Amino acid sequence: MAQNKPAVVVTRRLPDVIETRMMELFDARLNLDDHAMSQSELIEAVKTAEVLVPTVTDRIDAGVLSQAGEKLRLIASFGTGVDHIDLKTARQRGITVTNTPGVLTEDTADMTMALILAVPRRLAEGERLIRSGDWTGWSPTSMLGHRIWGKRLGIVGMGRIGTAVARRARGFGLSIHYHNRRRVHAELEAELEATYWESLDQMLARMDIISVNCPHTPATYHLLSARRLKLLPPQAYIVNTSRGEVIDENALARMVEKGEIAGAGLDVFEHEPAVSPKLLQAENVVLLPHMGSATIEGRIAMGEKVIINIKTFVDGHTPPDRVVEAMF
Ligand code: 8YV
Repeated sequence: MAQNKPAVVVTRRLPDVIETRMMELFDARLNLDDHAMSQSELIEAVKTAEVLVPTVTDRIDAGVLSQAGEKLRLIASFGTGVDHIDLKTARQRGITVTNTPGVLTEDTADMTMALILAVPRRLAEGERLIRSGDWTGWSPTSMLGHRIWGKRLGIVGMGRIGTAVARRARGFGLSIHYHNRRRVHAELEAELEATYWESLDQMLARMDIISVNCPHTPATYHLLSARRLKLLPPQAYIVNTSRGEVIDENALARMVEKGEIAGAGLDVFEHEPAVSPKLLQAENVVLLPHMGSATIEGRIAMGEKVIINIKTFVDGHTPPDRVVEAMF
């Protein structure tokens, strides 16, 4: 029986319950010290694996995939975004790719909302002030931020997460605007009382807060380019819980430094784990270490999805969360 278990290489530590179940079901090779694998370690992994379970910290590029053994048939990624995987090469090599959509929507939307509140209300600055020991007590004009209620929120990417952000934001009195490749269903637009902007440029120029909720694809790389960022009014805030690559981070950092934008809340960065030094120095920026979906409930649900995708695939069926279906 045991020899029929597929060899599954898991590149990072996953919640105990998930790893234990994987050990029961598969010939699972776990990463016990949780180090981020180097390209050469990934190459070693794909030479023998039948299934690879990578995360956002692994670059599964053509160089890695070209070294994959004949047995590698499935990449069951732990996460929704698949921009760390060269999907074209995977397809060409007959490797199916799956992800874990849906189960981290609410957690990521919560974190987005937390940043939408934290930046204009100077939450992190206030916290730093207390810890510094420099707080001398209340004053009518200290730590003044900006009101959220009644402002305009422009959502870039009205998919699952963008929609979940919009629902929360309405409870905080924000009016919803969005830009998306396609206009959403009229019923959803009516529920959210949302205004659709076909032109991203037009929307950016009119918003108080921008939330980036689109995936990173070749089409969205630097979607918020230096030129587009300049369209934002100087009192605008920008929040990103999607992927750093969607914003030109250097251009944003320069604008923050020059006071050309009111502030930013960033959970993701263009060159993680590196962060632009200008952003690190800015007071009006809240920086988080890519923790938008970091709840134990979410991680277990993601792991469950990975297991279901692998199990369905090795049992000869079509896995539910296919991003790439192999051509042969
Ligand atoms: C995950 C994410 O933590 O799922 C995604 O796309 O960005 C994160 O929330 C990470 O990607 C897991 O690999």
